[in-house]
Amino acid sequence: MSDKAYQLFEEIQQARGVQLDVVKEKLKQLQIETPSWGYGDSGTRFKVFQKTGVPRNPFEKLEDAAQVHKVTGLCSSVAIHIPWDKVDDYGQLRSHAESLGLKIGAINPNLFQEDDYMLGSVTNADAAIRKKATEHLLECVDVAKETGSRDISLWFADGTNYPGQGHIRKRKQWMLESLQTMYNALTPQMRMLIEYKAFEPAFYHTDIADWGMAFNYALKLGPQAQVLVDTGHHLPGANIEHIVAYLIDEQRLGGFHFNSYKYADDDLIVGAINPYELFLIFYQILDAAGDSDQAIQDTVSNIAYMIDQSHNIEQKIPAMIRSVLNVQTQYAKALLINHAEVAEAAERGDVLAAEDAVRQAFEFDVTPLLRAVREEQGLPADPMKAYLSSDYAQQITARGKGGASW
Ligand code: PSV
Ligand code: MN
Repeated sequence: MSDKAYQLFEEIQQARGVQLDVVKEKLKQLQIETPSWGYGDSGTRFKVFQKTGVPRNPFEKLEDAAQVHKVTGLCSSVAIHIPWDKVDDYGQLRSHAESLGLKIGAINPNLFQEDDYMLGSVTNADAAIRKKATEHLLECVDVAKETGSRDISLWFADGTNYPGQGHIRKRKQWMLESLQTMYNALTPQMRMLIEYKAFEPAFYHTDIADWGMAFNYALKLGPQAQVLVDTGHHLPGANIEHIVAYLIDEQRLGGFHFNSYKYADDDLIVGAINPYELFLIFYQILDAAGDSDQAIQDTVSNIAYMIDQSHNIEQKIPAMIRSVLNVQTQYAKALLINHAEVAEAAERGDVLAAEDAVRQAFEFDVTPLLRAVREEQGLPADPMKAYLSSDYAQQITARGKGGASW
């Protein structure tokens, strides 16, 4: 280690009052799941720009995801979306993942792309459609059994565009009925993560519009039901950190979908526009990780960190690398928060000192720290550079254009 780097570490330990080896260990443990749909072609409702080299099937999506993991060491699992990733033999998909050093992560049912679901899936006024939608949820529980996945992430496009279009209270009851049927089918190891979204594709009301509704369903269902916070799904001005702290304290924060609220959905790179928000989310998580209550610590250690982005104009693999590195960087900065210093200042009522103690960690340059951690792990010090200088992008051009959508 160079003198300069060593000096920097001493500075971190002294100035931030944190134990460097603990920080490094935590950085080595961080895992961020990437989504299979982030490797396929995607776009806006205006245009899908087809890319050369996009995977043609779920197996190739896993191969691309393995490249992200290879250079970052951060992404050992891949979420799949059914039926986008439907295969005849999920055992085979699982083995393929394992042969690449990966595992299949969360299973995402898709209840938004069939004509039947135009007026809702599990909340449709037509009982036959509700049944069909619930059967798809059960199918996804079976897929999770075959892939060895712990989590099933639920997002519903259900909602209405106009007053009177649907009966809001009945739809609420139908939602619960369907979730209950699925909950009953979970094995004891499984969890259902309930995602909420304030708007889109329905714009008058969304059946699970916010964290409180998701939380209420989770409470009614039982401890295996948890809330999934997608950072893009809030109304402007929402304090996501507050939601995070609240849900952890209730032991119901199951996971994240990271992306940017600028799109309100899956397509812009997390941390590209508001890295401080990401840092503050980790501040709340790390504060809870230090709680003396074991149940709170367990909640924190079971949080699933997932990227939910399907880049429209960027090159797919580098955009995914950028995304996970942004998460890693803000996590590293948050690890440098001196929680005792913050607490002391808050206790004295010194607002500025408390805020300063939080912000100082954000302003710290963690690049040398991350490079050192990667070197200790046998990873490239600069993952993006390592990928761009590999010949993988060239190799996959043989796939041509017109790969899988999402
Ligand atoms: C919906 O906006 C969402 O965030 C859900 O997580 C979906 O599963 C995902 O995007 C992919 O469309
Ligand atoms: Mn999402």
